[in-house]
Amino acid sequence: MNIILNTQSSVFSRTKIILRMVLLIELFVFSTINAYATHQPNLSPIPVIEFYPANPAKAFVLNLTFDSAAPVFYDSGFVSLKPAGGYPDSPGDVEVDVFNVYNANSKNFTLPSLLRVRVYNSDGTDSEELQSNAQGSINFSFDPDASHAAIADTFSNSDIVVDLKPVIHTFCVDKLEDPECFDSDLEMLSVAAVDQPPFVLLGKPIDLIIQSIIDNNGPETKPAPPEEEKGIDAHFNQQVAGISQGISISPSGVSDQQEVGLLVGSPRMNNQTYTITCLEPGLHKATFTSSIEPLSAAVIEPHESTNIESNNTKAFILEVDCAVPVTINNKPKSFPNSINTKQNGVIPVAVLTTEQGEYGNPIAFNAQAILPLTVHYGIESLASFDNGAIEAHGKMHIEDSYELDEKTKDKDLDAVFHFPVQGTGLVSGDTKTCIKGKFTDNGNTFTFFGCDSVNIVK
Ligand SMILES: [Ca+2]
Ligand SMILES: [Ca+2]
Ligand SMILES: [Ca+2]
Ligand SMILES: [Ca+2]
Repeated sequence: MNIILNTQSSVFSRTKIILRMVLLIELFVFSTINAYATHQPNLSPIPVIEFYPANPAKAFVLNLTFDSAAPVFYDSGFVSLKPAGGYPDSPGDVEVDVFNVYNANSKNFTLPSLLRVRVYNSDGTDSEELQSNAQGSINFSFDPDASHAAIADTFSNSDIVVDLKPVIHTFCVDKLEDPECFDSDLEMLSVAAVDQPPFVLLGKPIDLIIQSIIDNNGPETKPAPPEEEKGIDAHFNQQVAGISQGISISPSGVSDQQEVGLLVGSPRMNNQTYTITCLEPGLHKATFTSSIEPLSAAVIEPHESTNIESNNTKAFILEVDCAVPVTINNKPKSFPNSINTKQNGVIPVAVLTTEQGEYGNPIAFNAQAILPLTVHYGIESLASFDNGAIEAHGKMHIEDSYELDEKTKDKDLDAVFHFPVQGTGLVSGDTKTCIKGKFTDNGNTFTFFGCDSVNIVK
């Protein structure tokens, strides 16, 4: 009688019973998969290795093809509800390293190559032979936090990596009631900038915090002995895309990190700091997209088993108004710009026309192009937000005003405004005022901003 078990052996003879050593083990462990177990006469007790004593009941099964002349090929994998078997002490031709989602090497074992076969001759003797190729499976105990298995085979000198997450995931979507599978709905509640300033000056980078708020809507969180709530560990990812040419954002790449122990109903803030640099005046945009995903493939989100939309990603469009810095002269021809806040007068202010580099300004500015009705003046916290005083006469006065030395007129035309003291927000102790407004350049409208010192006398 010939019994040929699950093999594509090129060495089998019709007078031999060929068994692969590894298959011997699988036959007992996975009797539902292989129906040939009862045909095997010479089985010794099978050593059972429990890699995870807490999880004795489940195993990964990876179906592989071995070829002595080609790399190991991974066919498919699944989670078996039977425990993992061990492997005999015979030659460790194949080394398996299992890694978990925390990048730790959680398991290491060797097994004889699937190419080795024990040949039982009709005269009662047996010997070991090598096949040129074979298909079969390896198994090892289940770990819900497993990430991948590195399988190195000395015969084919191959080293392959099998992603275990899809195997876990498929199992858990199907068997959500399994104690090692969890259903939990992580949600990206919001993404926004924190205290975004109303504009950014050319040549003056700012640091800006992009805040993502993450929540775990439950229902399940991973229990940890003894039964304390550990929360769901997740992978946080933030990308910056669609950055307008007129700004640069650093870092510009993807931000990847772990958010550990997300508890049900305890929103978590994730703050990422970016440096925003304005390169050209005008309104510029960038899109920040934040995503949250469970680290373990055994955590199943509602959208994975239903048709509802994923709530794990949200985007925020940052709009940056890049303003042109300008030089202003409070009270031209006068210094230290003394102001009596108790009086009802006006403060004359010259916005100077400047060349690139003059007074340290990064680009040239033509004060005649200012749109006077857009201009606001006062303490910085008012003027920056288009509050404070507006021009007393509703217009600006084009003239060659005084430079900051208070005596030079440089022969180009500047814009002089008169702002009521009341309305500037100035109080005793203030040391500067600022001006903000719009100007036109080649049909485009841009923002300008500048400040000068004041000396409050009363
Ligand atoms: Ca979700
Ligand atoms: Ca002055
Ligand atoms: Ca000038
Ligand atoms: Ca001038």
